[in-house]
Amino acid sequence: MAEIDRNAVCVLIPTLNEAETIGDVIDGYNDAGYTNVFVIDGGSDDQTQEIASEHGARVVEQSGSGKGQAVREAFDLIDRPYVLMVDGDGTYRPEDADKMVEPLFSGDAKHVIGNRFADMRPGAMTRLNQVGNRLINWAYRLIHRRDHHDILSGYRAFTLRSAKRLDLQAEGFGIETEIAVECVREGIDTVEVPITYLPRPEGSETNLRPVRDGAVIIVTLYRLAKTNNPFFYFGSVGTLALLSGLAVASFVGYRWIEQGIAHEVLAVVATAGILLGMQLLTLAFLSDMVVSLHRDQRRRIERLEEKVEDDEEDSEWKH
Ligand SMILES: Nc1nc2c(ncn2[C@@H]2O[C@H](COP(=O)(O)OP(=O)(O)OP(=O)(O)O)[C@@H](O)[C@H]2O)c(=O)[nH]1
Ligand SMILES: [Mg+2]
Repeated sequence: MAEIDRNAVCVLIPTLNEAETIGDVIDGYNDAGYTNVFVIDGGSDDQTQEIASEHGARVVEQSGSGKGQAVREAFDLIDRPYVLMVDGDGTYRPEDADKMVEPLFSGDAKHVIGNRFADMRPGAMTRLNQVGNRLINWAYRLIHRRDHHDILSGYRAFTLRSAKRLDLQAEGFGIETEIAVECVREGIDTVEVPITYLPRPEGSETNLRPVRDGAVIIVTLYRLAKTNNPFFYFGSVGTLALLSGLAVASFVGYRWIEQGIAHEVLAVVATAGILLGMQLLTLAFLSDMVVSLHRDQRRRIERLEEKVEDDEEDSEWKH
């Protein structure tokens, strides 16, 4: 196991009305040796901010709203090279913290996802959320072609430098999805480690609206496919149009040949469907090629950038 410098890690906790649990959560990380705790609060109307300060955390109130906006704002305020992000609701364990940051220190990854499905305690996740999570992870694997099983996990560890490279727009709970997808697009090495997921303690309330937030996440996954997997983005719609066109065309052909009945309007619809489908499929092939070439170039530029930055750090250190 690589040497872990817990002082170099900022524990980032986005909170909204977590007075019930936030004190224990902060104490837990302090006890585990992580003393730099940063709470970014969404304007809680309970005692969350006061309690967090009392327990020694740095507390900032976000300027906008939503977990996504809070996390994005926090990235600019963190002064440590490593970040361990965790919910303020006591559903993740500080005992798993070392396991989460270890791949960062060993150099195995720049982004770590805590996989809650590895040890999900009874009552930790409703049946609806479990089904929704599995569906979303399946769609992610299909579209973005990475073998991850819990992209919506709130337990994440990453280098600040890699996080700042991500182009994040999500305001609310779409943020985890966006992070996972952006890591693919930016070519950031990502690993999953098994963690324990506990039920929310009694008295603590969820901020999640499963159906609405789930729908936002699915739309986010598809929208982001445009740059990550354009073959899927254009190809899926193209295939659908082509198949519908062919189906209508078969019907028109069958009626004409077998029964001598002509369907002019349907014939036009079928032709339009087939043409649109073929064009979209051509576009899918072309844009896939463009994206692959673009990705190669980016890798090269990033390698250069990293080399320049490392050289600068070296020379600063010598002076
Ligand atoms: N700063 C900030 N934090 C938020 C906001 N909404 C939620 N959070 C925090 O983000 C974390 C995750 O939210 P949860 O409500 O636990 O969502 P979840 O873990 O997906 O859902 P549960 O399964 O119910 O726990 C918690 O620590 C919340 O307090 C917000 O608008 N602003
Ligand atoms: Mg939670």
